[in-house]
Amino acid sequence: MNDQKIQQAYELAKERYAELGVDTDRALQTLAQIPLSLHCWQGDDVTGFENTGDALSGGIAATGNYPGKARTAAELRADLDLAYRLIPGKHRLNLHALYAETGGARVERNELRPEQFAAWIDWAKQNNHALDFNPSLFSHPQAASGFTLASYDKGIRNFWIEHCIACRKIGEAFGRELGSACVTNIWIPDGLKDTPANRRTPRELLRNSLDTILAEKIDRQYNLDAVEGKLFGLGSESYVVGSHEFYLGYAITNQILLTLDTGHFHPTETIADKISAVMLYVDELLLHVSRGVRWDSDHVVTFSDDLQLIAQELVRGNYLNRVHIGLDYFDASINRIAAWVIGARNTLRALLLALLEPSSQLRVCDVMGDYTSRLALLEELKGMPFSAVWDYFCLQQNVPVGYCFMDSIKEYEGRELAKRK
Ligand code: RNT
Ligand code: ZN
Repeated sequence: MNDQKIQQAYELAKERYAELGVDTDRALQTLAQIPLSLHCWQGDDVTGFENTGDALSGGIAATGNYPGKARTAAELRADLDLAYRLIPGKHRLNLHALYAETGGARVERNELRPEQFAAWIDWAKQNNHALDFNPSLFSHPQAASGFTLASYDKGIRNFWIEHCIACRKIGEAFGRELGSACVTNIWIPDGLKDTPANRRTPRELLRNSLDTILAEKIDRQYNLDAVEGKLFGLGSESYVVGSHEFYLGYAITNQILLTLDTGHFHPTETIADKISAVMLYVDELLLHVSRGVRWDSDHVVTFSDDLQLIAQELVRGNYLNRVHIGLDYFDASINRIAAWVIGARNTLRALLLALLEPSSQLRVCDVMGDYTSRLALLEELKGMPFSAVWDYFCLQQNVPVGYCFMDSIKEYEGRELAKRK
């Protein structure tokens, strides 16, 4: 379709939405302001650049062997550059500590400093991406027992405490350098395959470790601390120290951010319903948007009911300025750049669909108890010409409209990824 037809389709869609009292231009203005934090780890199957030979551990796994994974930071940045060119809007990058660039030297994780991320900072500045960060408490000899901050071994605990402290300072540096607060998210793998005799002590140890990590106050203008719980992992099926309840309590008590990962709950449990509950007690949330298939499988985010429900909650509850949206999945069985782009475009599409709701009309239905009209209206909305609005947004934002975003990916695959043997 040429630009003029995209424009015409938009004008018709705009009229249809206006009949419901929805201002499509305003929805697009809002959408253009929402940053997603793209997870660097989709580009190389969570390998990172330490080159220590440690396999991915900690109960997470990337499966598949699609050719062309990024082998160096330069390749990863080039791949990301392409992904960002295909995603409408201006977006952030979410880095993990194991993506440090040490120039071949061995720098222990508890000694990492902003210097090892200088190239990332430069790249972020040049491309106008803000950065988010994560300490990496996995794929490392000190995490071999499966325990880190909740280890019974004081030496191990201290090593990881130091690592997390180092990471908060790196997050602070990102925030200062880039003029946008970095969300530094702590997730640990600690847990057990089989039923422990003592569930209590590791949780007390974890609380104490976190208290030590967070003891130093950092200006929230530069760094925001977040904690991410989960239900289970591979090899931690019976007990996870950092469970949802643990971190919910911890985040509220310490007024830090809570992270909700969509794959970290029971398969029939959705995080959409949790948002308005936890937002009463924490200032801000971090979302890890993922897709679990039967388990915490980290599949590429699709335009699912689950995703739409989350976006609706963010918009309906007016939470967009208090929620940080990150992606978190790792699929090595398809083109990794396409994986980023598909997941990110879907997340934005879901947000747009939510922004195109006649919110006041729907709220009136709630208050009046007119559940029939509410159902009828919500179902009608599903057939509205929302994709014409989305296409126009892509046009406005200078990214490919529709499926043809795959042309650039295929071209790059033939030209660049094919060289990576
Ligand atoms: C693991 C968590 C965590 C990781 C990343 C790599 O279950 O979801 O967020 O996916 O830190
Ligand atoms: Zn996550």
